Amino acid sequence: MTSFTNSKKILIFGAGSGLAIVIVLAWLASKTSVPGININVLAMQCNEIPTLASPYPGMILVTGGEFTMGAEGTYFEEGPAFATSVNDFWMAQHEVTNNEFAEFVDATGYITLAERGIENSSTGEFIPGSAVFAPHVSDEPVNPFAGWWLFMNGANWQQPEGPGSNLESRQQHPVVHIAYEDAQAYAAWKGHSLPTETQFEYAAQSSLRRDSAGTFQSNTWQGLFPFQHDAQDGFTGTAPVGCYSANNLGLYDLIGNVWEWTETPWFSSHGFADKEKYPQGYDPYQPGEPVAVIKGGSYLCAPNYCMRYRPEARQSQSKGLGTSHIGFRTVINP
Ligand SMILES: [Ca+2]
Repeated sequence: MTSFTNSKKILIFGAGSGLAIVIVLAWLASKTSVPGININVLAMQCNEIPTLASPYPGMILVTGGEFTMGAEGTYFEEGPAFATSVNDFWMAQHEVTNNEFAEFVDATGYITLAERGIENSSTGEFIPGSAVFAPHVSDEPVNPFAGWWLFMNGANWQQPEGPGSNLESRQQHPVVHIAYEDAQAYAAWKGHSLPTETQFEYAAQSSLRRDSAGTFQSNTWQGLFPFQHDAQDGFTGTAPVGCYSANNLGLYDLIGNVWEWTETPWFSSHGFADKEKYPQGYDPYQPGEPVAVIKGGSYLCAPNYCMRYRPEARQSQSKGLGTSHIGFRTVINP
């Protein structure tokens, strides 16, 4: 369980490179509620993903093989590149949708961490909520690139922008505000697993932000983040899954839309020397906090700020906190 200290503003997590998102919880009193934020959630109409004939409905067989994982020359945490291999596995065509997560909740009565509440270690109080992208509500940014995340009371998967927001017209959007344990619970219910970082990166090798003709192949940010969003790809927030072309394997949105949990503990580079000492991962920006790798980037990734809409890109995420731009998908390991 994530616990917080009692300072007014709290650096909740950073990123392995120091360049990626740093979330600052604006410690508005736990009783304060902030109105939901209206965002354009259906700027473009999308076709339904065709149903595949598969032994595992909605899953695609990814034939294993060898590949070069990681990259060098862009962000430190992606290096060093190295040769590795994966076995065959099945991967969900698309991110888990709100509809799919609702089926899980209906069947099990599961309550997500954001709904149960995150513990304030000073008071023992559990505060329901999650981190919402809300650049206009942050008045005292500690870091000029950290002022657009707000810990919003009442934000959860059913109220993605907090009280007053809902899932209307978003049944096919990826579920968000999902903590690591929530994603694992869903995967276990399905008899699936979360992908490893290696599986995700291998499957995403042919996934693109834009193709050679310049057509957007994923939901990212266009314009000067975070001040201007041109929505050239049709969306300013999440998009229904499968709006953009599938990659060569038939997998959608591995790049963009929402970041996706992997089961792999986070370390600040592939070459981190002491992985065995930290089974829950290690992030120097939040030492002691269990951290996992998230992959693929999100609708908030922009060329001027976070070029993490590439298969090799990776980011640290506190297991105890979902946000409005993190979701997941599942795999089957035969
Ligand atoms: Ca994604």
